[in-house]
Amino acid sequence: MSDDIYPVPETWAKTARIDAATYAKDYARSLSDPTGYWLEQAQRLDWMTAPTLADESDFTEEKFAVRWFADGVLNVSANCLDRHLEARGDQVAIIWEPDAPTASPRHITYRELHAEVCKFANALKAKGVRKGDRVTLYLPMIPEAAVAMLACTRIGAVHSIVFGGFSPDALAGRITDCDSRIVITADEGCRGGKSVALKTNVDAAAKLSSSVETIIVIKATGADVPMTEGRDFWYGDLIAEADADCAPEPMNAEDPLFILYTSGSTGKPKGVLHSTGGYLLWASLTHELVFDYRDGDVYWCAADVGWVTGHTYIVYGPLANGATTLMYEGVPNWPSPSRIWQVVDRHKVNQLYTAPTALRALMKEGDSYVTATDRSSLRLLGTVGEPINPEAWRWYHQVVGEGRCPIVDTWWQTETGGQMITPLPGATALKPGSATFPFFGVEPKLVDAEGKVLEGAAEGNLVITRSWPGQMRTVWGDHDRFFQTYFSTYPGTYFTGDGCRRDADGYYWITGRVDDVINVSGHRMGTAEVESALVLHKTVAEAAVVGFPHDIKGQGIYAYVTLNSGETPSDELRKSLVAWVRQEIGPIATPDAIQFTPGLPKTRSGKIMRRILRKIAEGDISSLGDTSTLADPSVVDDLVANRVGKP
Ligand code: 6R9
Repeated sequence: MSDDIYPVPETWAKTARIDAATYAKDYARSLSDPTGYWLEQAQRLDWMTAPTLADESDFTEEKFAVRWFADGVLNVSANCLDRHLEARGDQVAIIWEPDAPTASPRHITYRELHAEVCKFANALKAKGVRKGDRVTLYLPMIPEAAVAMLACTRIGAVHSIVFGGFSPDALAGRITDCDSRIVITADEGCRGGKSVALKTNVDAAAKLSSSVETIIVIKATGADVPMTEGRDFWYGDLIAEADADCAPEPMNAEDPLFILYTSGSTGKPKGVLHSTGGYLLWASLTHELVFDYRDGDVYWCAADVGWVTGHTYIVYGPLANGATTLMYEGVPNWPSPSRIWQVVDRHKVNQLYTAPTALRALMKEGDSYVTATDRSSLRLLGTVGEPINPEAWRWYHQVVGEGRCPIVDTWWQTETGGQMITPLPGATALKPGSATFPFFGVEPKLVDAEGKVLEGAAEGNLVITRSWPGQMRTVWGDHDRFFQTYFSTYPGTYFTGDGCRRDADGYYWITGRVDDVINVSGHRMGTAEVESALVLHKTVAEAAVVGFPHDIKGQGIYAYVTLNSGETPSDELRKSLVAWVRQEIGPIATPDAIQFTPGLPKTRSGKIMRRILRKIAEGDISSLGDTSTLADPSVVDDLVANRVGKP
């Protein structure tokens, strides 16, 4: 941790939308007069019926509800498209940068995007999609992903995007959970020069999930893919026949907008449900203020639309604000570690938002790949997804931003819809590694294990004590799980699952997950999910998975595996287990280390002592703590002796 301070640069302080004094005043008001404050903010959206109600949420078990602007009516696609046509119809909405630097970028104006969205919305209607229906999207990073999202919102369908790196099994589980009858995909994806067999994966998933009736396929690479008569349709054919006139469906602010599956500490991934009004307001307001987005800027969020960051900060926030948003198909370091900076130069990017894991990987390659590029267009830099180590922060600030660009280290979650604890570039003096202060309307507190609120400088568990517009509304199909997961641990508050320190200046420092969720390259992974995949293998009796510190990925995956009797550990088997997990979940769940063990450290009541497993995976064997409560303490000696060297 570091405590050096980077004050707001003078030029920023002078031209700031929100300076330090305004932040203090508006933040106080957002808490003392939430109704007044939020009804005023809500005016930034285009309502068919303006809301007169703001927050009606209640975190207690008796009156549990999360509800905002409940008498307002609006349409998300109309907010992201129609209302911009008059003033900026010919402005570029989406710049698309393809995977290969030799291929040509695309520039899509608001008018063009509007027409394509209306056509596709009509095509979806013609395929029987109605308001409230769930539509699964399994797509590469191409503009049609944004078209498909917006087309769903235009007719009130609920999209569920599944990241293109997930396996057919994982995809099928998500299709089945929300009972989607329609899947939108592409022939293939293309990332880092490698193709991803998306349509083939959807075909496999459709065999596992009986609900799929229709598959719409976008021609992205032109690969030859099998099409099933009567079930599969080319996107291009549907668009060619469709009418470009499609009235936006009036939606209640509380109507569902999208589902996004995310990992928790237990069970299968949860379908996080966001609703229309509050989410869009949160996306739009945070996008403008946190990135200081101004008319004419070119803004780039280098996430994938398969994650929440892509939803909120590639598509909904920027388009609601009439911004030019850059969408990049590829990866930051292909074909060379200069690629990300070359894209910045090619499109004169003003704001860049990426993940610490990407920065660490690029930093390792040396400064020359950065300094060979210009980057003078950059005005602001952002990070998200995991804690950023001060070393990577300083590199980003000094080498990438040449000391000129504020860094917004934004803490938030799939569940929160948008940024929650974050600097505002014209208001906040920065400390490398700290997400700094809460956004308007966000009231964070730190509690100890018993739920006692900690005041002043302290370290504890991070809770949010009142609702905010972008908060998730439920877990799809399981409202009780929503309450149990987030509101039962510390009654009356939303529990984030993160640990956090607040320093003497009131800065918040997120320390990482305190539950069994690990964060691999900024992607959330439930240890339970990897364990379930492992025990499905015919040789495995039992498995326990923990995270360990990893230089580039933030955390790596370390799996302890007990084999069925009669099975013999071998390197061969280790490799097949790794391949098995990749096939079951996807490459992001690839274990970095697998240790075979005759037994796991368990208490007499049979509970696995993960604390010990974490220490061993970290290589911190000098402080294993008290092992006397274990049913068989000798298990630990074997675990230590056979630790996978340097995972
Ligand atoms: C947006 C997103 C959420 C978890 C969250 C926390 C970690 C995200 C962070 C951060 C430290 C930051 N996290 N941003 N930790 N500093 N700036 O990443 O959503 O995929 O749901 O992950 O990521 O642990 O709880 P999601």
